[in-house]
Formats: sequence, structure tokens, C-alpha cells
Amino acid sequence: MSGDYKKMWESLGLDLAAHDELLDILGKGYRDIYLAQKNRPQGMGYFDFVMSEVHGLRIKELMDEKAAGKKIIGSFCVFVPEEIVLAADATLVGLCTGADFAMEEVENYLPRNTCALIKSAFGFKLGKVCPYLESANMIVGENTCDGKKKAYETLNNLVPNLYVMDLPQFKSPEGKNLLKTEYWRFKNAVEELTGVIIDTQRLLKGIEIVNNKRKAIHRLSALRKAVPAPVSGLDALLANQVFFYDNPVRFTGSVNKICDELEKRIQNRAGAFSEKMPRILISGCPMAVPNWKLPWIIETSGAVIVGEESCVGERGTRNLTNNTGSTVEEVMEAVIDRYFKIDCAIFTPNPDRLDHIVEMSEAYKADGVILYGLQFCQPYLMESMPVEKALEEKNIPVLRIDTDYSMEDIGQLKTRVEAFIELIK
Ligand code: BJ8
Repeated sequence: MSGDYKKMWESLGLDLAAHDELLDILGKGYRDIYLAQKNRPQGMGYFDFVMSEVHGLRIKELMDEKAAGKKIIGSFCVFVPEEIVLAADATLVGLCTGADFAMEEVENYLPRNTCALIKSAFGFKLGKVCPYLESANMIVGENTCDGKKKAYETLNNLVPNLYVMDLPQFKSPEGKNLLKTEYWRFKNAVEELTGVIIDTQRLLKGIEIVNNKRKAIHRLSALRKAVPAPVSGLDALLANQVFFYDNPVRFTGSVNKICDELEKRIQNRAGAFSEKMPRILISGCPMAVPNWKLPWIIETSGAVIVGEESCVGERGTRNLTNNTGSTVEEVMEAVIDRYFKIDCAIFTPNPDRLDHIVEMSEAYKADGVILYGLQFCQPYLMESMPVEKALEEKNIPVLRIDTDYSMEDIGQLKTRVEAFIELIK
């Protein structure tokens, strides 16, 4: 971290010693996994900088925004509509959920067999090491899986500003009505928090900013369809992760710059990968920073990841929001339409997700799919069994993995991944 941010972290109530420890681990992991890669696009330098300042400069920017009267809203899920947040001149940030921290304390609040993502959110809170969570004026919890839903009841006692959003589980007209009710309620809550009335123009502006961010990511994804792949899956994942933290306009420009560079690489058939390298699609639970374990294992085992069917990936970014409405009701309807298409495994039944995995595996010319589930994540682990069967019936090779954030199973995972890659070569 280049600046001196100690006072800022102190003012946020962080535990400085624990936070230093976290930054050391994060920095080491980043060096070993990211900086050890060969032939990275130069544009990734921007993301290296963002990561080196993820608890520093970015937090300072958020604090400056707050000092100027703006509000910060933290979220754990892609169902929280950024368009509405931006329309009120507020900023949406993803909250820390990608690493184990203060696990002993966490298990005083949550059962042992809770998924790593939920435990991690609590670990960052109880360990006092997430400056995003501590700087947020509102924290949005969403009723998705049962684990999160019940965990928010407990989190409510640990933070002063939790807002819980209900979400449907059926893709039915009634389900959509529930989402509509909840998005209007959220709009009102954001208006109350910020003191800004969200009108049509404001909402359209919010849509434009978020759509541009999505379009840049779509452009990056489309370039990954090239053979050989022009960029590593690890670097593309990082861009998808930073999507949740960075200033959206700056992020869009930075991703587009990388895309310009990748287009040249494709023209010159340059890059770090050979045409013969097996191409992998990852599908399943989201991978938040610094959860890079499985992609790192895959890409140090002779394969390249070409797509992520994940909320930190194409499930989260794939559809744009229609921006043609002329009343606030019409524009809100467009926001609701867009988010109602997200095919999270909490929906039942959820056939769209299988279709999307097949579609992605063809579009990205994947040689195999790795289904990634976090241990104790019932929605994704349960759904992975019929998905595996359906993919096998279509002769798409599949490997099903369930793991957590610990490093204990690295050897075992590597053996399984290497065997799978050998099989699809
Ligand atoms: S829209 S995927 S971001 S809920 S891993 S906490 S499901 S037990 S994260 Fe998600 Fe929104 Fe859905 Fe996407 Fe529960 Fe599973 Fe844990 Fe999970």
C-alpha cells in the first residue's frame, strides 16, 4: 500500500494489527499467483495497482465521497441494482467475502457447516478488517439461499445499518411482482438515505454507466473466444472481481484499454497460450477477491480458463438494462426485467442456467467444464448433479469440485484437475 492510511483505517475502527496481517497475506498471494504469470497484457498494470490499493486509495476515495455528502452502499449479491444506487449519486461496493478470517470467532455465531462465503463475511466483520463494510452507510443483505437469509438475522446484531431485500425463488409472474415490490421499496430506501429523489433522467444516467461497464466486460469476454486465448482466466477473473469495487467509469475505460491491446494480440496471434492448450469453462459459486485457488490450480496445470458462468462473471454481467423508457415507472420496469433474468441456483426450477452453461461452453470453444461449488452451498452443489448429467449427455466433459477457502486440499485438487486436463487434451 503506497500511502499512509493508518489514520483512516483507525477512524473506521479496523484492527490495525489484524488488518496488516491480512494485507500481508493478500500481497503475498497476489505476487505468487498474479505477478508470477508470464506475458500478461500491459493493461493489467492498472488492475495490479487497484489491487495494491484496494484497502487504501479506493477507501480514501470513498471517504472523500462521504465527506462530500455522498453515501456508500455495500452489497453481497448481484441482485442489488447498481443503477438505482448510482441514480441517487451514491456508490455501490461489493463487501469482503473471499478469504477465511477470524474463523474461531465466526463459529461462535454460525454453524461450522456454513459455506465459506458467508463465514468469510462474518470473519471480516468480527476480525474488523473490511474497510468497505465499515465505511458503508447501508449494507444490503438479500434473501437468496437459506444460509445467507438466516445469517443476516445474526449480522443484524453486529452492524447498525443492515437493509434486507426479499427475493423471489420462482420465475413466475408472482415472483416478478415480488421483485418489483422489493426494487421499489429499495428505491425508496435509497432516496431516504441519500435525500435524492430518483427521477427518470437520473435512473437513465445510472443505467448508462452500468451498461457501459457491462459492455466493456462483454467485449473482454468476446475476445476470450479467440484461439489461442489472448488473456489468462486469472486476469479476466480479476477484471470481473474489480467490477464490484472500482469507480465504474474508470473501470470501463481500463477494461476497454485492455481489450484494445488484446485485439492486437489476436491479430498477431501473440499471447501466453498455445492453440493446443485445453480450454476450460468454470461454472458455479461466485469467486470473490482473493479466492483464486481453483483458477490458479487450473492454469498452472496446463489449461486456460476461457469463461466463468458465475456471478463474478457472465451470470452477473450478461444482460444490459433497456434504456428507452420515458417515465420512471417504465425505466424501473426495465431494471426489474434485467435482474429477473439472473439464473442463480436459488431459483427453482432453474433450467435457464443449464442452457447458459451449454451456450457458453460452445461459444467459448471450451474442451471441458469445471463445476465449482463451495462446500455446504446447497443451491449450487445440489444443482451441480443434474447439470453434470445433462452436460455428459451432450458429450461435454465435466469435473465436479467442491472446496472451501482453505489451502489444505490444494494437492488433492491439483491431482484431480490434472487428470481431467489430461483426459480432455
Ligand atoms: S445471485 S450466486 S451473488 S446469491 S455460495 S452464500 S448461494 S451457500 S453467493 Fe450468490 Fe446472489 Fe445467487 Fe449470485 Fe449461499 Fe451458496 Fe454460500 Fe452463495
